[in-house]
Parts: sequence; structure tokens; C-alpha cells
Amino acid sequence: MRIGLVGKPNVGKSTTFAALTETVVEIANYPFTTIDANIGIAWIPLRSNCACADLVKKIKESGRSIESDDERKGSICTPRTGSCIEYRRIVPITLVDVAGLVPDAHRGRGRGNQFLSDLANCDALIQVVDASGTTDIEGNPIGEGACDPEEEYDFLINELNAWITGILNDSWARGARRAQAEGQMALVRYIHSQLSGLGATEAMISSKLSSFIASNPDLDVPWTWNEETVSNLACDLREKLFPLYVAANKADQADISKWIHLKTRIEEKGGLIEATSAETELGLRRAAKAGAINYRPGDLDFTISENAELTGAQRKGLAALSNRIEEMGGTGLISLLSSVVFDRLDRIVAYPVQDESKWVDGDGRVLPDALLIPQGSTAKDLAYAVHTDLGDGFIRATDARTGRVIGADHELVNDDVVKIHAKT
Ligand SMILES: Nc1nc2c(ncn2[C@@H]2O[C@H](COP(=O)(O)OP(=O)(O)O)[C@@H](O)[C@H]2O)c(=O)[nH]1
Ligand SMILES: [Mg+2]
Repeated sequence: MRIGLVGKPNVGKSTTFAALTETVVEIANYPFTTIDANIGIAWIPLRSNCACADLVKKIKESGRSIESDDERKGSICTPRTGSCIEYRRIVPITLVDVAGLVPDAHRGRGRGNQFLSDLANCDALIQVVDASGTTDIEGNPIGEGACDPEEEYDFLINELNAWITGILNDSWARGARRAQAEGQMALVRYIHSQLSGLGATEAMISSKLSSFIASNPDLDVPWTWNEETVSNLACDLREKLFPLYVAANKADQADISKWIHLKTRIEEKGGLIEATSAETELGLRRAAKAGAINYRPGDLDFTISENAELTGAQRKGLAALSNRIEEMGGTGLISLLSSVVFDRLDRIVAYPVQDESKWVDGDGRVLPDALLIPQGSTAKDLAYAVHTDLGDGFIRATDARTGRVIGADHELVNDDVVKIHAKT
């Protein structure tokens, strides 16, 4: 799972990235602070309790005792990555802080080409916009309310569309001619050859192409399509390739009237936009890292640590952060990321194990992996998500909750615990 943070310079991408990954990256108030794409890991809590809660129940029912650890508040799993406290399991998402983007980046302006290649492998994009409108379209500070977040949104969509249009138009007539002799599948294959680097699949292209043709009944044969028609197709493909969600950032400085238009527009089309304050999240993460407060990713508030030694100024700073998140109902960042992953990209969690009765791996680690897989994934898909060898050698699987044997095509559901049997 890979999510790209995109947007014009100076909207708070690097701050968002730093907050979510707790990695200290350069953050400054001028364009092009981010020289190369930063890639990091963001942690999000699963929406349901970790399967170790059920394992605890299972063990208790069988009359065995459990070694408990007060700090874990009941959790008994041993995550290979992330953590689990009080059955709240935190899992990784790859996050890319994409280099700043300016209008006409698809023509190579600014760091355009870097931008385009950075986002090629992303499952979804989160566009960070400056809801407060304090920076112009190229990211230069200009004072409050002088720039409209809607303009930012439109420019980014236009850039993405222009990029894909450019790729398709490159040799459209020649590529589309093949369809004359070989039919629509040949056109699908041509488009696929052009867009496979961006993560497009033939199935995805085929379905988008069919619906595009169906909704434009007056279209002539593909090899005669003009640039505008190809561009309209590119828009449809872009929506599928790079679903785009929006963080209305600097919301701490922006009242809703500044971005309500954009919000209405996006929500009318079924899109997702949420108020965020990356700066607040970063402040909280750093305070938590320093041991001053108790604050976990996704929490809507925090408490001051019992043994924290704070100066008056630090207490004041924390009180300000506390006011902000009370007003906003959290900083919005994890909530947005979680909606993208679980509601929009329809990820479910599955726990592969090697021992179906103890729910451990070969080293005795309890529920070591909580993998996010697309809804509709089969047992064999899960095997591939663990390791190519496990997928290639797949024989059958066992549903560790019921003990039933399941086949390669068995569709998994959220929270499944699965033992995979494979030839090695
Ligand atoms: N008030 C406020 N300022 C923010 C927020 N997020 C970022 N900033 C500030 O906006 C400026 C640009 O941030 P940066 O993350 O470098 O933007 P980027 O160019 O998009 O990566 C910095 O001065 C940040 O401190 C926020 O949520 N609220
Ligand atoms: Mg940056």
C-alpha cells in the first residue's frame, strides 16, 4: 500500500510526511524544500481489534493461563512491524512526499518529471491543499486568503490529466490503427503498453475504455479521435489510476468559509476531503516522542505524562495544541489516511500464520503480520502478498479460526487468520 502526498509547494506536504512518519525532514517556508521524494512509513491503527484479542479468548476458554504484560494492556501478539497495545494494532503504509509541483510540470517545468515518476507506483494520492490560502499557486507566501484552494485542486487534476493525455497522444493514431485490424482488445493492449509503467492493468483499461465509448455514442472510430477526445479518455483513466483525496491543511488557520466551495464540489461527486493540521500533528508526535505526553497515532486527544518535567512555556504550548485539536476534533491526518485505506481503497486485514492452532509463525511469534489486502483477495492472493514463493507453491490453506481447509480461490474476509500450505 503506497500513498503519495501531492500538491503545490508550501502547503504542508513535508510537514504531513514528517508528522505521519515521525521522520525529521526539512521543513521550511519556501518552495522546493523537498529536493528528492522522501519515502517513509506511516502507521495507522486497524479499525477492528487485533486478532490477538480472539486468541486470548480462545486460550482462556481452553482453560490455559496467559502470561500478561501490564504495559500491553492485554495484547499478546508479537508484531514484526508496528505495535499492538490494548488490542489496537498499528500497521504500516508507505508514504511518499512527492517533490513540489507547479503548473505545467508535465512540460518539465519545476521538478515536473521527478514528480511524475514519483507517483507512478502509488495506489492513491492525497492532495494537500492550503485551506488558509496564504500561498500563491507556486507556493510563495502572499498573506491570508489571497489564493483559493479550489484553484490548487483544479490545477493538480489538470496536470495529472495533461500528463496522461501526453502519453496517450504521443502515438495515438498509429496505436489506435491496430484496432482497425484487430478490434478493441488491440486498442486496450496499445493503451496498456503506454500506461503500464503507471500501474495500469489491461482489465482496468478495458473496462474504462468500454464505458468511455458507451457514454460517448457519437464518437467516430478511435484512430480518428482528436486530442480533446483522447484527453477526455485520459481523465477517466486518471480517476482509476490515481484516485485523489484531499487534505484541507492549515485548517488551524482557516475557517471553513475559505474552502467550503471546494468541499461541496468534491463531496457532491462522492469524493473525500478532510480538514487537517499537519503542524499540530507534528507537534504532538514530537512531544510524545520526547516523553512529555501520551498520544498514539489516531488519538483525538492526549494526556500529559505523569513524570514529565515541563517548563511553563512547554505547558503553554501543549495547552495551545490541546485547544486546537479540541476545536478540530483531532488533527484529521490519521482519520483521512484511514478513510482512504479502508473506505476508499477497500483494504481488509488478514493474518497469515504457520501454526493454525497457536496462531504463530515458525519462530513462535504470535500473529506476526497483519497484512492489508484488497477486499476480494483470495487465499492464494494472500500467499502472494506474503511471498512470491508461497504463492507459486500454494497447495491449500486453513482457516485458523474454524480449522476448515480452504482452496486457492476462497475469498477472504476482514480479520481472517490463515495458514498457508505450500510446496517449498
Ligand atoms: N498553520 C499551519 N502551518 C502549517 C501546517 N502545515 C505546514 N505548515 C507550514 O507551512 C509551511 C510549508 O510547509 P512544508 O511542509 O514545508 O510544505 P511543502 O512545500 O508542501 O512540503 C511551513 O512553514 C509549515 O510550518 C499546518 O497544518 N498549519
Ligand atoms: Mg516539501
